[in-house]
Amino acid sequence: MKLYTFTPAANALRVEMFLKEKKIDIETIQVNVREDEIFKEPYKTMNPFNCVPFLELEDGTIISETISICRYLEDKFENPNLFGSNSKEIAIIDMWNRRIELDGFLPLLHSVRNKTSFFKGKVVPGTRNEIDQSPEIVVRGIEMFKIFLSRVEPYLSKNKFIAGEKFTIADITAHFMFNLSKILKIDLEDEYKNVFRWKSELEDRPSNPINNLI
Ligand SMILES: N[C@@H](CCC(=O)N[C@@H](CS)C(=O)NCC(=O)O)C(=O)O
Repeated sequence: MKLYTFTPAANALRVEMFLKEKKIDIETIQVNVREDEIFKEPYKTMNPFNCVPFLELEDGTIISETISICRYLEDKFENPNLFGSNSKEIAIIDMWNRRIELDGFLPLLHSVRNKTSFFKGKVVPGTRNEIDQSPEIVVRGIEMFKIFLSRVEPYLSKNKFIAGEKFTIADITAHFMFNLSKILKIDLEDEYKNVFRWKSELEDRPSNPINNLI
């Protein structure tokens, strides 16, 4: 099994944090997406969606999509459990992971891709094209993120982590959502106190790979 990744990339780091939480060591291959290696062979055939991370199994099967990779690894390496261990837990964790990914992470991802000059010509991940960056999308993404935060704030006054007392895959997704909010310089401390406490706890985890980049 080999993981194709690029250490500075947000989704690659999501898998790295998951691996660290589980204390799994697997062979990794760096694909420099900043230098467009993902559009060259053998990578473009391996993952025609032209993104990292992706996992190659012993039989040559390729699994891309961060959460799908993590689900595969969860099944192979059960402990600690990060996706839930019974029907109710699995559904609750999946519910939160989807909310965070769809209502928080993706709006911010599109804000970042439409704002910073680095992403000019790259507003859709894994593509190169002439689509203009749109300031409206930057503003809308931040507004959507703030609506999401105001909805999760009450849960964090009761729970240590988003799905309850246990750290889960949904917290890993949230950690990278917060990292995008830093790039956009969104201040959370004053308005979303419980969310801010949660964000700080995620940053303090030994598995936080962003600490190692600084
Ligand atoms: N939906 C995919 C998205 C993966 C993705 O966006 N990867 C980025 C790095 S964070 C990438 O490889 N981008 C290459 C590019 O845009 O050139 C997932 O969840 O894994």
